[in-house]
Amino acid sequence: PQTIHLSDYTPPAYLVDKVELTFRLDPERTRVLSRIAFRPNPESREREFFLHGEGLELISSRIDGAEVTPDLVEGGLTCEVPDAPFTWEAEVEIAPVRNTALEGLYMSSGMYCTQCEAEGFRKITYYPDRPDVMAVFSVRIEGDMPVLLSNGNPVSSGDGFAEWHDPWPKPAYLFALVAGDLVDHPGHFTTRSGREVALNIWVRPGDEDKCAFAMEALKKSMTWDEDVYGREYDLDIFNIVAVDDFNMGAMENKGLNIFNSSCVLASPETSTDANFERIEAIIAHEYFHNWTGNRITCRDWFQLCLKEGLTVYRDSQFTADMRSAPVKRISDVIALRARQFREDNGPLAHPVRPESFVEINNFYTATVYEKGAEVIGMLKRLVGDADYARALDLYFERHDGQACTIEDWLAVFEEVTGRDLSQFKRWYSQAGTPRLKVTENFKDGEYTLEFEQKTPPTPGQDQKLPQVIPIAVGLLGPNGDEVVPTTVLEMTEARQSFSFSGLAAEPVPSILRDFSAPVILERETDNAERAFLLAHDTDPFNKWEAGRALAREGLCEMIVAGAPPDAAYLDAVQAMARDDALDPAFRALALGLPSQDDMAQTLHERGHTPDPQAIWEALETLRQARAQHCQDLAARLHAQYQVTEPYRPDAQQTGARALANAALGLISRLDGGAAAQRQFDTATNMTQQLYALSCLLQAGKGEDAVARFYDQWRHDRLVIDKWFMMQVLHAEPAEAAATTERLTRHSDFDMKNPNRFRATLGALAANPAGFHHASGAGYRLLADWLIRLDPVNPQTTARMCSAFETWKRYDDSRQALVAAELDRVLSTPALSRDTTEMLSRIRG
Ligand code: HT7
Ligand code: ZN
Repeated sequence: PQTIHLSDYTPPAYLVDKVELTFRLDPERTRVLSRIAFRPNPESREREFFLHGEGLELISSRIDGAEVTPDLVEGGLTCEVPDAPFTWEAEVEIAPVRNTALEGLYMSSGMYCTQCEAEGFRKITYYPDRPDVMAVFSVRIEGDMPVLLSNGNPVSSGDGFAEWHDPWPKPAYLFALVAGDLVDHPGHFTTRSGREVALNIWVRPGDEDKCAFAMEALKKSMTWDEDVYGREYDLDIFNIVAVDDFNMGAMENKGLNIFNSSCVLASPETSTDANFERIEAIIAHEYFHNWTGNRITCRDWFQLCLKEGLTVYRDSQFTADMRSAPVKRISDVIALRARQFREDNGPLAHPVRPESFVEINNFYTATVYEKGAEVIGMLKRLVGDADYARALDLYFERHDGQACTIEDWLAVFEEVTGRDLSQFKRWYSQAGTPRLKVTENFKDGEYTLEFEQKTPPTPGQDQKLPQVIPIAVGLLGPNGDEVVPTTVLEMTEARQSFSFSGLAAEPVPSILRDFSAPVILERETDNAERAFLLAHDTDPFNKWEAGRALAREGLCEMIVAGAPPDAAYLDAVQAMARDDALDPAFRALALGLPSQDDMAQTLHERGHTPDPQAIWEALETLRQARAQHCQDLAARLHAQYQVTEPYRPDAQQTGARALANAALGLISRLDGGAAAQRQFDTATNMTQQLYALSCLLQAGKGEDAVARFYDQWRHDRLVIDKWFMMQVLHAEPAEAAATTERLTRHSDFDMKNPNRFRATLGALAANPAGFHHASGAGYRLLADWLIRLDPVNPQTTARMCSAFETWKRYDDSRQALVAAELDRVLSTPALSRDTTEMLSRIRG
């Protein structure tokens, strides 16, 4: 397969002014008629006319009304064209019902829908399917379905047809069409300049009572974007459609967002608090794309972080404003470390702006999204809030309607602030997580912090240059008072010192407050100091971080040296959990433990070969010890934080339920699951019911609850996903592969549905002790399913390959088992480009 390089970018040979599409819908034979106004691009000297096209049957084609016979070539067609503006017309046939890859036009539960990002439009018709070709689209849909939707504003509709016009020029990846028997949950929004916008959430009949939360989230997002970024909505209608079969979470098609139904449908009985929070964030994310992604889009797919990093950053700001900022920050960092640090420290490491790819779908990664958002957070911290706001205003004003690059983005910051951001730009081009080592010195009232930064080599990048690192620091006096408030140190050298003078006594530093940069901080310290920071730090992130470090150190000692659970950790965590002055959500987070994968990564960093079974056992032992240590407190918290008011998925109730559930987790370790069984039996919402189920499964008492849960929810596909997932996630290490295998034989297992596949096989990968079991059964089972799924849905298969990305951390025997499975999958005939690229990179 061909590798595409950023350095090979050339502007398009032809631009498009206008696109008119007609769809005659039919499951087996949909006809797509296109009429496209092309003109030569004055900025290109290339005159070859090439249109992308994949899996299309070309029926006829015309240029300026005259029949032509194009050359059908790999990936599209070429044709002789006039050296002046011309109209291209084509008629093609496609078969949506046979499209299981869920890219292009496909069918899901009897409805037609599309997914065109990144390169799906070429599966619908011949077109220059690249984001720097932006055009105005008009669409006519013909089909005997009650609801026929496309982008933009409705123009006309009648029996069996509808016409839509989108006045905003857009790249083809933002095209969308939906047709089906759908019901509407309507809403309305008036923009601040007085535009009346009809809002609709379209769902399958029966799901209409699960849309209210998403609708409120949409309105909140629209208001927030006006208030915080000055961005208004720009059409008369905003449609959201829920689809059951979807490769990712949602898609920001102009005026017609399409959502995985799991990211829009919610009710207290069927959705957890975490589901509600995720839905709110994804609704916001897709809506915010209207400006960061749609009005201003990417010149090419290497610039993906331009829209994704910025939009993730914006949706994080939104959630922080709607809920608790510290809790959001801590949760984001937990996720960043779990997914992005893991990626950055393995064979799939790549820069935030990659320099080459084989299959762009493989680069919708934690690095592009989450590290891309961290880079924007650092930029904001460096330039300050006021200049950030001015730079964004300039960005929107200057680039509206354009397809842009990271250079365009950084240029507005340079212009507004007068800063030279050439060194900062390394965050976009250098892969890998910088290690930030710090040493301290105190003499005559002067306290010096000396930092050293080093980024380890990553695939294709042996040498790294120093990056600009904003380090937020505060200093605490010996009595716990803050003697120096948060100050941002700007590190630019490989080694650099910063001094604070006039201190009466040696302070305790709180470094990297609010996790001010995506780096790994290395500092010699001890448990006494960690406990001190946990008790006194005013920065909520570092307070949490101190507790997390205590737990991590204790676990390392248990695993490496066979030490008992650390008393300092047990006392400190109990004191923190007991402190009713602290936010319950924060306390629930602080009661969390490092994940198995987190511990494997830590041990590997420290030169040990992680043993997944030993990690699992140490975590079990620590959980048991904690339950004993906090016995009385757990009972008190579980009772005290029961919510008696009617269910609301807001920050306050969510925090209370999280703490009550954390307490139930402790209680269940000692009472054989009795309290969990009571909670399961009496639960009035899914947050309580599912957590009780997980406690019962972990206590080995889940059999009855699993059966009852299934009977209760067998008709709700999203809840049944949870049922599949819970059983795999909480299976004992030696049982995990067999449990997964058994569930893949269940009549409700459907590999064609990405949610169900992820809930089952993805859950196996999320059960590290099970997946990495020494027998190799986990590796074998996943490889079998990758081979089966690949011809059906390459995108979902390729994403699942990342389960293997950490394989080189483990012992020789496990490495040999994984290598054999990777080779087995790689040698499968006709393996997709997606999966081949992922596995080749992982294999190394
Ligand atoms: N921009 C979208 C990314 C995307 C996608 C979504 C659904 C299915 C396939 C997809 N390929 C790429 C979603 C987002 O980041 O908002
Ligand atoms: Zn996005």
